[in-house]
Amino acid sequence: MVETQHFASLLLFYNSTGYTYTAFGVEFYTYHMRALLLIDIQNDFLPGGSLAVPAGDQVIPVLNNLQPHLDLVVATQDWHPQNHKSFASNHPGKQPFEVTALQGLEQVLWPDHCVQHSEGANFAESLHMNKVEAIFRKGMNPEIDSYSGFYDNGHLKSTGLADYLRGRQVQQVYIAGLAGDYCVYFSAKDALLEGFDTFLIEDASRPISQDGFEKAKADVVSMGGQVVQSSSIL
Ligand code: VGL
Ligand code: ZN
Repeated sequence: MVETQHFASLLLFYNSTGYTYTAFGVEFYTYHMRALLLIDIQNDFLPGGSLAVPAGDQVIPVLNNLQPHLDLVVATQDWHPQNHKSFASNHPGKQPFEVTALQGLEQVLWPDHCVQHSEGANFAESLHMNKVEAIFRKGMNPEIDSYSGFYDNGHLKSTGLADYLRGRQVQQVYIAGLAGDYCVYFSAKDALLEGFDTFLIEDASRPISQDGFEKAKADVVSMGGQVVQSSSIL
């Protein structure tokens, strides 16, 4: 028992996410891997981009500082073909930010954004990518939009992200980026549905609409997720 405790304290020295518990008179050490999901930190969502999120660039230094504190860092990338039906330009007579229906789902029509291979689809120049172990692309099917990093909006197809995280022993998923009321929100909901302990990092996210973000955060909490500040992770 003394030896186990010693072993546990050694592990705790390396990472504070683990904890010990005693069952059947035996002390166990449990280690929960924590992953950070960088959601759509792409030029088109930054000031000057085609679908700029207000102050979207402010998340970058926060996310760069956070990355060394988590066990695994993964990024998502909105990656649309030019004929994507979420683009208002592909609906004659319709304007960006009008709401229509797509695949039976409510669909906001967006300005063209994150077109495959365009500069706008690239990750922000100043975002640290050296710890990003995998990039999950989404939004390739022109017939349906895909806000979440886990599934398209109709839950028709998985990106494989949930199985990837499980394969890496991840239990806790920290989600942040752009936009807080769309892709961050939908990713957090799917993370909860997939059974992960889910944390939306508020100060490392920025929304398109502040009102929408308030509703999104309340919804994540109602589903069992937590809304946290980056300072709680550092
Ligand atoms: C997003 C609208 C359209 C996002 C992506 O990353 O939040 N929003 N495509
Ligand atoms: Zn998009």
